[in-house]
Amino acid sequence: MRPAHGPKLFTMSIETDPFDLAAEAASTITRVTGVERHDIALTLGSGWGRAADVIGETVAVIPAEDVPGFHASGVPGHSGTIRSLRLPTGKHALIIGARTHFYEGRGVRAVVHGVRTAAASGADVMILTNGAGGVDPAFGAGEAVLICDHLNLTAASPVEGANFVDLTDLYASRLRELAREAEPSLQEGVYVQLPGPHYETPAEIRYLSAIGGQIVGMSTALEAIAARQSGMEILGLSLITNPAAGIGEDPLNHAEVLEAGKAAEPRLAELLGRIVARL
Ligand code: 8IG
Repeated sequence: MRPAHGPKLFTMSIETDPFDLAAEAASTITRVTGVERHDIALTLGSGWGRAADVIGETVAVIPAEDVPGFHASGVPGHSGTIRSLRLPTGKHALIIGARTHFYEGRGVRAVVHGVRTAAASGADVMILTNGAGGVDPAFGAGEAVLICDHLNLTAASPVEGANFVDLTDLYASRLRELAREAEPSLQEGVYVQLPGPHYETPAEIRYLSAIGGQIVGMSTALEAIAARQSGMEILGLSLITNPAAGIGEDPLNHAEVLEAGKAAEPRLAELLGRIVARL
């Protein structure tokens, strides 16, 4: 699906138009997988990767570098593949296992290319998952939390030109209800995206808490905006891998974050399986 976007003179320089690049990526995916249309798409962040092996039957796995506009992952613990699954419901799911983070410095177009490719592949539901820090002390490490809204503190937008994209009910209440039917114990929180790659100071976490943030991470908000621009419905899920800085006793480190993710993986995969079964 190609949304209306700004005049070409404004959005394009010598680069390829991002929606054309997404369409090229989608046609490569169709050619390699033999799947004409993918119904839903998922981006699996820290802790969520196992879902790719569990929620459906793998039709094809494509190295990210073989799909136009994608790059091999620069982050340890993040896989660099695009995978096509056939779900037990018969729907086709596209797993975008090649997330580009804002802090990699490739620009916002690269950050949202996976989401735009999902839309161009036909997906009308985009499931965005991540590992994140818990700002609200009510959220414990190892807990999955539904994202109900976000604060985009990156000072960037994936939308170019004079396109005033509406962001009300960005994380669709319909999908959140459906997720809570699958797992009634799921709590909801407001996600804050910061540029990273450093974690926050304790003072910054107190500030985020004061302005209404409950979960903090380095992805998802920009992707959600692009998904909305492309007309998709969005479900956001965070795995709390650590109490945010100053909330817990300990300093933060990436190895511990990955470890917390690993421990939660089977449970999260099973949760996602129950959610996608209802879509
Ligand atoms: I996993 O505490 C994970 N990602 N900004 N802060 C930020 N990103 C994160 C954190 C965190 N934990």
